[in-house]
Amino acid sequence: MPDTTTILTGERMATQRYLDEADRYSAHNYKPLPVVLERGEGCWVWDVDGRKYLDMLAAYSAVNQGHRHPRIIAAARAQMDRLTLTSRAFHNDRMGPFLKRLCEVTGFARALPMNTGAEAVETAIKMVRKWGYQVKGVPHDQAEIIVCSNNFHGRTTTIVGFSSEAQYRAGFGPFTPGFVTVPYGDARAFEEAITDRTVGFLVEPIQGEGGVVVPMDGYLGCTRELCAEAGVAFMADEIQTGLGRTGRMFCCDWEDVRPDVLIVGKALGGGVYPVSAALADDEFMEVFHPGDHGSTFGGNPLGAAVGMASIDVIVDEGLVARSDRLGRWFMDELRAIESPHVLEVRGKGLMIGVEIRPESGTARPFCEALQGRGILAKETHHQVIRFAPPLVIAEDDLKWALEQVREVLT
Ligand code: IF1
Repeated sequence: MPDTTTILTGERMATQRYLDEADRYSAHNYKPLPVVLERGEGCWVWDVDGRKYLDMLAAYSAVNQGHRHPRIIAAARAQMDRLTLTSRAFHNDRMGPFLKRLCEVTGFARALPMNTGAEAVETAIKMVRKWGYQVKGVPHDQAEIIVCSNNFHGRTTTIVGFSSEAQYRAGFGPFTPGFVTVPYGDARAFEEAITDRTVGFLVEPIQGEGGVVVPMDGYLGCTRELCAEAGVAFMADEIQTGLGRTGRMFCCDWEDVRPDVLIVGKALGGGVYPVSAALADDEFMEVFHPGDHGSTFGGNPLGAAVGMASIDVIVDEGLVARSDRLGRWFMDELRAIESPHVLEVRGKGLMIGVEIRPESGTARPFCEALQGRGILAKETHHQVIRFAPPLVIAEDDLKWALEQVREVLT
């Protein structure tokens, strides 16, 4: 990464000016890499000093289709010339077709459209709690939802209340009761945590923020079976792992697991607009009656038009198979690198984590070195470099990226 002198000698004066302005006027709730982006196309982004970077983060898997995919931009532009927001006080002509498409591609009867991932997770929590009381017969206000340690499901106070990351909780209490934490990947511990008040099991099929943690084969299938036996809703948070990221349309597909509740977001908005949803069959979804739940923007026509195009691009361009093929190749090549710093390479499809040995320090310097070589990647939980490029990445670009990573790791 260029040193401060370089930055101040004008070579990156524009960057520094933006960094200073953001530092002055923004809350300090992030520590971004010191790069200021102004343009994006496909897998490439450009900073304000004209530098070009390969985006290997894809906004945490919200840009699976690549930056500004022409079909998605065209759909957004066309809808902007018609109607963008009605609220759900009225119908619009885009929500129905979008939700039909979403139900077709996920195999569920109904979808409740929201905007951010956290909102879709909260929707799922409310859905299975109400199902617990009305259908399962759990006593009033005694519903329990089992979650996994090292989870990430969003930043609302209810959601951080069941986070195991101290920093995500510090200073934000008191928290919402009714959540039980079990170790991720341990089906026995899950089974032992089930009580007759358990209404749901909220799980990421691969833990993203947790450091790209892949549970052993059979974990999803086993816990899904235990849920069916105990009358507990299996709630899959596929906000990050969904829509082709792991080499299957949904990560649960790797074990042929069909959740009771599917939560999607990020790439559903094609990197253009926040679109998320919770999906389920009638047994769960029909607990919602008019006025029970909602959101100003949920189901808006612009998001619906963008969501429809986002799904179409993934399906029509074969991005799921591409993710599987390119991901396998990239992971094999990463594993073949003889590096004293790498503890483990793990992931599925183009959701990959490279864990750095503690004795080599943290992942941050490696990400900064990659930035200096024109690659944007972000560390997670200090030790893991996360590689999650847009699924449209060209093979030549991935080969080039591999060479840069090889140099940095060796
Ligand atoms: C941040 C993490 C990733 C998610 C899963 C729900 C949500 C997310 C599996 C909530 C969101 C984002 C949030 C963003 C950074 C990023 C992230 F590092 F925070 F954890 F991807 F790993 N379920 N993840 O990954 O969706 O409300 O944000 O739309 O908060 O820093 P959201």
